[in-house]
Amino acid sequence: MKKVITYGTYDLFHEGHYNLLKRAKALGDYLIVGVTTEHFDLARGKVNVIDPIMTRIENVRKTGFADEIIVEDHEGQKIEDIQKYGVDIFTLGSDWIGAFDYLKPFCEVVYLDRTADISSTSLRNGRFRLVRVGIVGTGRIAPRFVSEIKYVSGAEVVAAYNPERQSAERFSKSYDIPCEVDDYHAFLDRVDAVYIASPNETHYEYAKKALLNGKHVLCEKPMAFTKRETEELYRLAEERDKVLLEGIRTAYTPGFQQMMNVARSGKIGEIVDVEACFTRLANENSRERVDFRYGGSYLEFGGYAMLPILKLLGSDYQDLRFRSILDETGVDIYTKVQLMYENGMATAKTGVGVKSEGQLVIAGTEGYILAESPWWMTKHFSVRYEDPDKIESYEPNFQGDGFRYEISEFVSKINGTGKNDYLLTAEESVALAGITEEFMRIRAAQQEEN
Ligand code: C2G
Repeated sequence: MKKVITYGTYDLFHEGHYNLLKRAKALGDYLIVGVTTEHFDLARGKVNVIDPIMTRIENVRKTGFADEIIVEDHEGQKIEDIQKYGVDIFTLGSDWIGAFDYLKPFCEVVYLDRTADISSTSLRNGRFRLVRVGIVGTGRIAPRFVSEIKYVSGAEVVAAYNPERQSAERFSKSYDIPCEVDDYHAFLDRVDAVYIASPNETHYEYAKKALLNGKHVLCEKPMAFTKRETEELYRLAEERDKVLLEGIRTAYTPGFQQMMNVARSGKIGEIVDVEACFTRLANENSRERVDFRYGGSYLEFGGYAMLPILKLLGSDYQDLRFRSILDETGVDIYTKVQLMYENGMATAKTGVGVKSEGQLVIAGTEGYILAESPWWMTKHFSVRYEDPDKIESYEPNFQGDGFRYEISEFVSKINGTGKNDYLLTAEESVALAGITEEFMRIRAAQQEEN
């Protein structure tokens, strides 16, 4: 008798799960299905699981494919199970290719094609719906989105869009996701929500069309280059009762939230100064280094660096200044932003052609917060005082590359379970756009001068 084993969360049970179990059963004579506990999902970094374990087990049972259902509750259990049950074949969907090759010494490992396109009809499951997400733009960030969304329960990437055929085909092949090349509207018809990761200058148009067609939008920063356009997008979203989020990843991570709250708690006294730096040397031929209009360091990283400043000191600044070092084509390889407030000040520094220490310092009247690079992923920060021996360290939770927290917030908001409006508010996003607009005006003048 050939024994097969497979594992999963099986949250918001859908046809992808059904097909997988059916094919897993067909691989042998006896199928064991391991259903994850909430605790294990938490430990492996899966966020947003909605159905309780009893419901998830019941849904697996109802398919009739499982001869035995077990519970998976700890790391390392897969090897134990394979040995304990004398398993011949371990199988999972193709979204996990390679990840479980370490089981090969113990049994055969088979990755079955996942169900690429999930239709909406079979997905209604009580109050919550599985969110069908489409990705606009299949460049450098899209693959990261695909690998992180696996850890967000309740959402699936079902389509992608890129007018550049070559990139579209490459992506489609690598990730087994159908990619539309010509017709943006045909692409929108297949999805409930879009993640926009196309070049900066296309964000606004794609976001607007998606909202006008009743789709939820998660848009990479900068969402638009002007305050007016940003306000317009939020208005469209509100009128249509759709979710619109700007994808500044840092804002959604648990560590960054905690750091902002510690800063506001009075521990360091009154907040007087915020200094944030984010530099990443970019390849000479990359978009951020060659595109003098929509590339450059501020448009790339300004959103991150400005975030703690706006969060802690607000957008009611009295003075805003930019200084940029431009290369010969006019790209700002380094930009320094200085803001003056009634009772405080701030500096943001961004670089794509200049490297500096990427740290965040929040100075107060009684102490300061130091978050070392990469503070924007906030895995660690400390509160420090006059007494150098007094250091309070924080090690917040941070899993994967942090993208999952942003996706999770997007999905929870769509399902009406997200209560986290403060993570990145429309007002903050609009204020950021106002600063971006001013930056672009000043940089254009500086380019003109050179
Ligand atoms: N699946 C699929 N097609 C989809 C979605 C999911 O074939 N469109 C498959 C997954 O590849 C997996 C199974 O359905 O094999 C269960 O998926 P999830 O419930 O998302 O669980 P997962 O996080 O993949 O569990 O120990 C747990 C496992 O390591 C992975």
